[in-house]
Amino acid sequence: MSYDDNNIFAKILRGEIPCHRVYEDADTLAFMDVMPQSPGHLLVIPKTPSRNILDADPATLSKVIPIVQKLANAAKEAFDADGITVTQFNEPAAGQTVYHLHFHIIPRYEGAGLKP
Ligand code: DGP
Repeated sequence: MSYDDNNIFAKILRGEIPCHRVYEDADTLAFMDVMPQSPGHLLVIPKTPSRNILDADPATLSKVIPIVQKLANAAKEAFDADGITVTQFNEPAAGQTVYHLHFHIIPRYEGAGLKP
């Protein structure tokens, strides 16, 4: 499948839709998820247009993954979480709904249970 720049995250990158941004550098943007699975649920996206991990350039991945790690640690500390889920979906059958590569960072708490 090809990349369609009408997706919501492309619009966020172009500044057409607002977001609560928590991190930005030349290659990467991170912002809060509007449908959080727990407090502090954020999304990390590369600025390069990739539909998902299946078509992403390895150079893009090599830039975004260290930021995912950095922000997972930051979210764990900031939200005093017991653990962090890092997840990522590719194509509708796998649960992807926004077709710009993104990584979920979700703080988790002992005893709170896991939403899917
Ligand atoms: P998925 O493609 O299944 O990994 O989920 C996409 C996520 O994007 C979902 O958790 C909700 C979030 N989302 C959808 N639209 C917006 C939006 O306009 N702004 C923000 N910040 N998040 C969004």
